[in-house]
Amino acid sequence: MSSQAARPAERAGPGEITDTLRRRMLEIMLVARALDERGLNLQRQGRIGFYVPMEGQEGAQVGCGLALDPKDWLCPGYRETAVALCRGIPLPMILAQLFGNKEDVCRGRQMPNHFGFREYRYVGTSSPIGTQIPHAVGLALAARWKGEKVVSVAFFGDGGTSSNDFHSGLNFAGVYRAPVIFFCQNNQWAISLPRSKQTRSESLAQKAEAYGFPGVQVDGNDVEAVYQAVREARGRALAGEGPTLIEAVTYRMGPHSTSDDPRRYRTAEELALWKSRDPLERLKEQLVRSGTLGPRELDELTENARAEVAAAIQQVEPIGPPEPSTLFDDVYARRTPRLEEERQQFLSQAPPGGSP
Ligand SMILES: Cc1ncc(C[n+]2csc(CCOP(=O)(O)OP(=O)(O)O)c2C)c(N)n1
Ligand SMILES: [Mg+2]
Repeated sequence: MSSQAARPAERAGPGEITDTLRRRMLEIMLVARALDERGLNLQRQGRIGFYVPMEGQEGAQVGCGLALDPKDWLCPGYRETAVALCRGIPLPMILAQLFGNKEDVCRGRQMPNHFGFREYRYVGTSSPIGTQIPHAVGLALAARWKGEKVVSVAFFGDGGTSSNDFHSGLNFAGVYRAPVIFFCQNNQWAISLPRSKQTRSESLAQKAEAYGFPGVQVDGNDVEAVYQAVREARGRALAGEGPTLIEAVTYRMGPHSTSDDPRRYRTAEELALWKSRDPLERLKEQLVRSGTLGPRELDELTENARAEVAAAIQQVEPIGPPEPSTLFDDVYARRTPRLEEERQQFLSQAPPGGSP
């Protein structure tokens, strides 16, 4: 299967955005949108248990994801699937985690969308809000001590800025000038809590001032502006100038997750306003207006993205669940005698391939 999303990102030099890069941005945003459509439907049809959509935030995620190098550490939250696509993580690998099947790297033990892809430096996602922030700082410091020319990125939302870990992480990073980027997607809502009730601060970016490093607010629905902001922050981090907090102002157009109904706490007018600022539509218009893409080519790319997602689902869905006996793996590096005893007992009662 030709995987558009799995192709390594075309990267421009600092500040330079070529048409090839714009097209790449569009391709990944289209795959992300197509994955969202199918992800929500798969859950509604009872084919996966849970899904976390990113619709509306593709500009922020792709702008950031493509501005990074493949060896930079990613410390994501649960909504960063478009960043995973930018990293080149193949769609079937992502889908296997959503289905929690035999090929799922998490072996069906994590909630869907709580990915972790070790070989891609995509750190396992924890549900508790903010815990990835100090992890990113630690990874950044470790990389610097090892002499690696990489940065680490902590992804979190507007709600994440109220967590204890936000304060500990940013303070520590400021003191040690860690090569880390704090990438906050202010999508206006923390489930049902609006940004206006999250903090009395005028902006989230300004919180960086208290920690002694720059905070930048950027239009998160402008993929190119986000790209530039992240390139700049990355350059600063690698030059030894320390962390940057980026507040990408955007909007979660879909529900918080498949367990949420946003109509209960926000208005149709608000949604309509942000839909008119859809980052995907904005990039499409820009590419057509500049003559980079014709409408027919645009339709083709949209169809390709949908077909790619459909093919990956077809490939992954028939794979069965993990063997129940794998439950005993990965708990310890070496199984303890007690665990081994339990495993043997389990195996003696279980029919091949099934539960006792
Ligand atoms: C420490 C902690 N408190 C509460 C929750 C419940 N919770 C799950 S998601 C969420 C909202 C987070 O909002 P935000 O940081 O803005 O990210 P978004 O979901 O908007 O991407 C909350 C409160 C949690 N997972 N962890
Ligand atoms: Mg939020």
